[in-house]
Amino acid sequence: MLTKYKIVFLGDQGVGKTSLITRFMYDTFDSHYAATIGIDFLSKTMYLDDKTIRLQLWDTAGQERFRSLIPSYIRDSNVAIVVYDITNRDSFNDVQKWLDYIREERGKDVLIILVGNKSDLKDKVVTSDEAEELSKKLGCNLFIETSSKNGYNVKKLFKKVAKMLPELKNEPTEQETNGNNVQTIDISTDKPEENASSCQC
Ligand SMILES: Nc1nc2c(ncn2[C@@H]2O[C@H](COP(=O)(O)OP(=O)(O)O)[C@@H](O)[C@H]2O)c(=O)[nH]1
Ligand SMILES: [Mg+2]
Repeated sequence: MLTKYKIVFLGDQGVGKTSLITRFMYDTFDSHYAATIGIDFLSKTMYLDDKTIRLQLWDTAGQERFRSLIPSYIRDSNVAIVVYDITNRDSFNDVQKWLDYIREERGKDVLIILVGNKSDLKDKVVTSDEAEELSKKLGCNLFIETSSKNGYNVKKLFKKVAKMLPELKNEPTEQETNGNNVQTIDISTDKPEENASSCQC
């Protein structure tokens, strides 16, 4: 038996959502191909204390630019990871907007994590203090800075998320597992219609 959790990644295009997922799943970083990955979700099974949990990591293939596609993407999510780029003030200013979308769709039934990515870069313009402050103001469950490029804090982020899952108001029901893979990759076949017709231009 294992419990499955849907984790969605939100944030402006280019902040490093796909790269974070790729770093966590495969421990790799590729500055050229990340943006073109068009997956629905990848699954990773984690063993935590005496519990087996499966994290379903939902990525977008550029749909974050289309407001109308966001609600279906967020639907049924247990965790929303909102990412901004620490060298890009606009991406930080948009955090509030992403939070509004999440609250609109999920209310309080979701854990919200604020991630400041690209911590390896020297030209940081968003300070940790102001991000911490915004995180508290918006009621996020956690704020953390990461680098998908050098891996800084990426494992820590997902470990922390996994530990926080029992805090969820409506925990998902336990579901059968179809094996004991430590890591599995699921390519969803039941794409929401809207996503299927989105372009990657
Ligand atoms: N220096 C640095 N570049 C990153 C990092 N994460 C992502 N990038 C780069 O930022 C660009 C956008 O990343 P991507 O994962 O496609 O962003 P997404 O649009 O949010 O999915 C790519 O060129 C990545 O190589 C990071 O932690 N550090
Ligand atoms: Mg992406």
